[in-house]
Parts: sequence; C-alpha cells; structure tokens
Amino acid sequence: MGIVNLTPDSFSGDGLTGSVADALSFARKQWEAGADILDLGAESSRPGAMPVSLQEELDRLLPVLEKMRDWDIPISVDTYKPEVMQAALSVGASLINDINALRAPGALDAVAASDCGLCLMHMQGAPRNMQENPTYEDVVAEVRAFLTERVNACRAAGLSDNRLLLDPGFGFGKRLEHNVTLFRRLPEIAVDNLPILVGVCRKRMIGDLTGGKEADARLPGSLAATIAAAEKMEHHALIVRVHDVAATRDALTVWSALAKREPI
Ligand code: YH5
Repeated sequence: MGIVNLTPDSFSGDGLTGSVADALSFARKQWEAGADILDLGAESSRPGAMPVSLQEELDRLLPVLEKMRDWDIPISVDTYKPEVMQAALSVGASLINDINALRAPGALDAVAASDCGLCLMHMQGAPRNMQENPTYEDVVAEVRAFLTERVNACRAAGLSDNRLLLDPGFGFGKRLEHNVTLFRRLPEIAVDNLPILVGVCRKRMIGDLTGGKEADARLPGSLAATIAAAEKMEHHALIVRVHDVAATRDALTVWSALAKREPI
C-alpha cells in the first residue's frame, strides 16, 4: 500500500504542495513504483496533529479522487469521518482506512451500503495527545480485545468478514516497548485469522531503534521492519503501508526469492 499524503504540512519530504496536479503525479509515481493499493489521507494523524474540518478534508480529497475514478488500482481513503467515507465511496474508493476503527457515530452506517474493504486500527487516545502518556497492563491483550470488539461491532452492523483488515496501529498511543512487543507478537492480534495491515514506515519507532535517526534517514530501518513483518506473517495475508514503494518492492522480492522455501 503506497502512501499518498494530501496534507500540506506533510513532514515526509515528499514535496507535496497541496495542488491536485502534484497529488496526482505523486500518486501515479507510487502506482508505477509497484503499489497494489494507494492510500490517500487528507488529515494528518501524526502525534500532535490537530484535526481538520470536514470541509477542509473534503476539499483536499475529492478533487483528487474524482480524477482517479478511472485508474485501475484500488484506492484507500484514510479517514475517520462518516461524511468523508460516504463521499469517498461515492467517487469510487475501494477501501476505508480508519485509524478510529469505525467508532465515530454513523461510521458503520456510512460503509454498510457499499462493499468496500475496511481497515480497523487500534489507537489509544487521539493524535493530538496520544503520545503523552500511553499506558497498558498487557499491550497485546488490550489491542486484541479492542480489535475483537470492533470486529464484533462490524458483524452486528451486517458487514461481512471478507471486508475486514486489522491493524495494531504502530505509534498510535504506544511507547517503543509497546510497539516492539506488538510487532514481535503480531500473529496474536490476527483475530479470527483476518488479514493484517502494518504501518511502520519512517515512524518514530524506526528512529528510536536506530539511535534516534530523523525521518529522512529511516528507510533502511523501515525496510528491515517490512521484511521482519513478512517473515512473521509468511503464511498470513499482510499489507504493508509505506512511503517508499519501489524500495519496499525490491526488498520483498529479494526476500521472497532467497528466504522463502518455494520453488523458483
Ligand atoms: C497506520 O499505521 N499510520 S498516518 C509519523 C511518522 C511517519 C509516518 C515520521 N495512517 C497508519 O504514517 N493507517 C497512518 O514519523 C495509518 N495504519 C493505518 N491503517 C502516520 C504515519 C507516520 C507518522
């Protein structure tokens, strides 16, 4: 899954300016680099980020989505607002990637009439303050219990399991030790064997594990994390959400050729 950031405050160094043309050319590059899914986000959810208004989010997202209607690649939309979900689905989005796991009032209803995929992510707190004091007794048990509850809420709303993806939400209300524990025990959060989505690319945990490297120096660490996830989840459906699509593809291709016990 290739990240396409539509937030003007993007810190990722991807050079996006907020123009529709730039967003489309960046998205096309992610596609050409080998992404299977493009994930468009118009509200930053990094630690400390402030929410944007509904209108602002729609204004950033819809002009881009409308131009992608005829692209032959599934489009995911990173949002927790039911109105944005509905608007995105009406212009052809295939997946709703919700850091709030469809907890907003009206979110389950907003996706019920479509057959889009749904990513349910765990987060403790909200982006604005989630890294202030993350606390768990047993991080794996708590994330698993949360995801179980959200899967059950989806089932109760009539959504079928084949639409669901689960995500432990690396960095969302978690300290390094929580992130590392969740990563090491990734298979345990796959409630009912549902597919897993992992987003660690360029995140703080990669910086912390490499002696405090800044975001622009986190690619090697991010690739190692992707391969570690692929290894852990080798017999499981896995999506990795990344900025660096071409590098991730190469890493996965080489790992696949050299490490998997499959005929060549
Ligand atoms: C995710 O894990 N993450 S937005 C801080 C960084 C780097 C990257 C430099 N949306 C996820 O990518 N959706 C985001 O430090 C997501 N899973 C899902 N499903 C945060 C992000 C980032 C934050």
